Amino acid sequence: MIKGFLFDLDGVLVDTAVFHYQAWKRMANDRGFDIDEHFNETLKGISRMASLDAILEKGKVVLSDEEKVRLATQKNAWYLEMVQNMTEKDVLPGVLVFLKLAKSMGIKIALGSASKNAGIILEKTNIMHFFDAIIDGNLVSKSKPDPEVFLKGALSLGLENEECLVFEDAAAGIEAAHAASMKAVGIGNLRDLPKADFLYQSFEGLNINELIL
Ligand code: B16
Ligand code: MG
Repeated sequence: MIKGFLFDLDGVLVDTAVFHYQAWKRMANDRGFDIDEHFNETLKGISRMASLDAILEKGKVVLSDEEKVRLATQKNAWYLEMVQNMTEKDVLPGVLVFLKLAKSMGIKIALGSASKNAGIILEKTNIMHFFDAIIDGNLVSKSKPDPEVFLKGALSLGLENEECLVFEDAAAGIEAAHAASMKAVGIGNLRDLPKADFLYQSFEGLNINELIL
């Protein structure tokens, strides 16, 4: 029986995945190469510095640690410029109804995100109040597919790992859920998330009773 939901943030509750993509693409273009949407799929759910390393490797660019920190800081500033304008309207379709329903059914709710910007996004979009616990990139040291973020989520909710269900848009996140002995609901398509236990295009039409049995 499922007693807790662990939500990824970017690409699941809000569409910030596209902001990450635009900011990384701008950084790559500045350095004379490009990244496409297909490559961007491999960045979803992984940390800022791990994303940067993957992008630089793709562009065959070798930089000092100092220069890498400078680029990651610049990317984050571009990303935050886009986040500043977010409102409740940027919460993805069906999410608010689903969060309210889960709350009314007594299901505990935690965030399990790799993002260090999770707090500001939850505030801007006015969904912070739904969460009983928030585990974000400031509290974890190992990036998805490591299960750390979800193990800490279950612990914060006072639940067994098997009592938690993960919602994810990234293959690395589905893998992290399974490594934590949790089932995962994929939000996306079969091509990107072949290992999801349940798969939905969005929260619209998602059947909560099917998920918690
Ligand atoms: P930040 P999630 C992840 O968030 C994103 O999917 C990933 O693209 C990003 O690199 C990572 O957060 C770190 O984000 O630069 O804001 O700390 O999907 O785990 O909610
Ligand atoms: Mg995500």
